[in-house]
Amino acid sequence: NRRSRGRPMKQRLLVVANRLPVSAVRRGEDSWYLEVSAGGLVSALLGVKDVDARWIGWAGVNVPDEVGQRALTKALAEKRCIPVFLDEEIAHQYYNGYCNNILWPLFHYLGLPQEDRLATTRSFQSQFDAYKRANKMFADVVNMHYQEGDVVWCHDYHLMFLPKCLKEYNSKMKVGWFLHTPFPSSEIHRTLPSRSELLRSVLAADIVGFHTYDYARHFVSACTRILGLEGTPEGVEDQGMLTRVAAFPIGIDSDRFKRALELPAVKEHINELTHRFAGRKVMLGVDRLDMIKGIPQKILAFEKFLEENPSWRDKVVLLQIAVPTRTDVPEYQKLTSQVHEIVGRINGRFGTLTAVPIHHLFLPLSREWTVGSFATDGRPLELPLLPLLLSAAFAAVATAVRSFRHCCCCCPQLSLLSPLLSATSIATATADRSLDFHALCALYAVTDVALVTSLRDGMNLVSYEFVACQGSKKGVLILSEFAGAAQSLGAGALLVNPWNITEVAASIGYALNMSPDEREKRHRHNYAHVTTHTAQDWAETFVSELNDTVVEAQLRTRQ
Ligand code: ADQ
Repeated sequence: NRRSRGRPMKQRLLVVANRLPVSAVRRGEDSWYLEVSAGGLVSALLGVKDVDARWIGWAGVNVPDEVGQRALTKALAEKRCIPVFLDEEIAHQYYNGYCNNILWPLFHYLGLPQEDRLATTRSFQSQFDAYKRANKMFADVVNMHYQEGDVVWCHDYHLMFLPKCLKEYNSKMKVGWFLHTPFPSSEIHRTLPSRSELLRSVLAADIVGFHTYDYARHFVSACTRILGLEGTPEGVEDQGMLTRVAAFPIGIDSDRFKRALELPAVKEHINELTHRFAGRKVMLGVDRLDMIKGIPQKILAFEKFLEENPSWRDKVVLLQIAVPTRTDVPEYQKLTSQVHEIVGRINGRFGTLTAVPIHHLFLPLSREWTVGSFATDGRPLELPLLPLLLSAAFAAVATAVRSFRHCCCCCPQLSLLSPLLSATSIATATADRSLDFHALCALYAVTDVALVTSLRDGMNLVSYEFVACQGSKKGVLILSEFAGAAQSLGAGALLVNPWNITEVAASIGYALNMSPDEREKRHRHNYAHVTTHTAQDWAETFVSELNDTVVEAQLRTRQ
């Protein structure tokens, strides 16, 4: 619960993340079109003000020629973005390979992909080499743009090798590193072949931040058990030099959601939805279609609830918004088919001619989601200061969003969502429709019970956003105990083990039957937290504490 020390962040902040918050599309030899991308990281930083920030990251495209690179660099400069150019092979090995095939599943306790295990192990070394080379290229760009007094904030598991590279360039550079995913138990981290090298590289930073105290503790014990270093209440000490390790729980810009709920368009959406689902309780899930989000488990728990509570079958509907992610990866394709199959079976089992129990909606990451909300919020359309942060988790972790079928369940076309049209209630729609920010706010607002059942999740901002939009309804949050948010919203939410379908089904029943008094009490707790621990706080506190670290010439060249 550390708070910002109120220091205005007037200095220059170099935010370094795997992906820039814009995606570049080439239009000609020296002409580029820029699209804003959104996601957990961008969302978190939307509300941060008063920072003179530059964003450094991979543009997400291969630009082999100098003419193209120069033109793109110029176009991005207007958005305060600075590109790192990675060639195709390095980008593939670094991003698809080491980052998303190895670190992402490992940090979420999923191990390595089973069927690829042997192949992955064989190519491990070359992927790690590419990871280091890519991190070094990020460091080159940071170093080129660094000015004395700047603060450098590195983000996420893509850039664990970066702090060391930066300190080798300039030991006085203030460097912070923040992880958006969980940091797993040291027993899990131990299995990683490059375990020591990664830990030592991160320790080169002046401050290392995590969403929760548990993740910070896991990191410290990995350093003590694997590297034999000393863990202190402040961090990790090596030969008299301290790397500060702490929890900095992220938040959202709750005011933005509150403001949105006052807009006539959103009120209209709310009315439409209320009318559409009259007589039924609304349950909502919003997740990237990723293994870590526990979507099949959630749907199976809902099935169990319906099975055991026949009287609820035509009185409750589950809206599951799934944002397609890494659609070119076979494991993700398999997950998608699995979810479709389960939804189809349940709707076939419990649906009637007039209603289906599950609406599973495929919605892409939409640039309108961010741009649109800026525009109607009265915020500048251009990428401002901190929105320049963090594309990593949603957009970058998830990236490669290519083809989607999607439907906005609060658009007029919802009437097409009839069980007669689609056995699975997955509506295909034309690609020019998507769920915009206001529609999402309206959905949050009409929800009676939100279901967040991540198998692991660094924090989970959807749970925060739901709470922020529940001013009048005071809906119930069912939240996985394996999401970082369980540590902050645990007292107000119903915590569940997402693997225990019986327990989740029972919680659904409890939530739907909860007395208004209990709902009010639980909501009050969560609302107070979400509206006082904001994204602005998070960033200010991190940068402020980074500033307070003592600059030592701590060139850490251990491997
Ligand atoms: P994510 O895994 O992406 O984030 P989450 O924290 O829930 O998960 O953030 C998702 C964000 O995307 C929310 O702000 C949501 O509103 C937004 N969103 C939903 N639908 C969208 C759409 N169609 N288009 C664009 N945006 C949409 C990662 C980690 C989390 C951690 C965050 C921040 O996995 O654990 O909380 O980073 O650190």
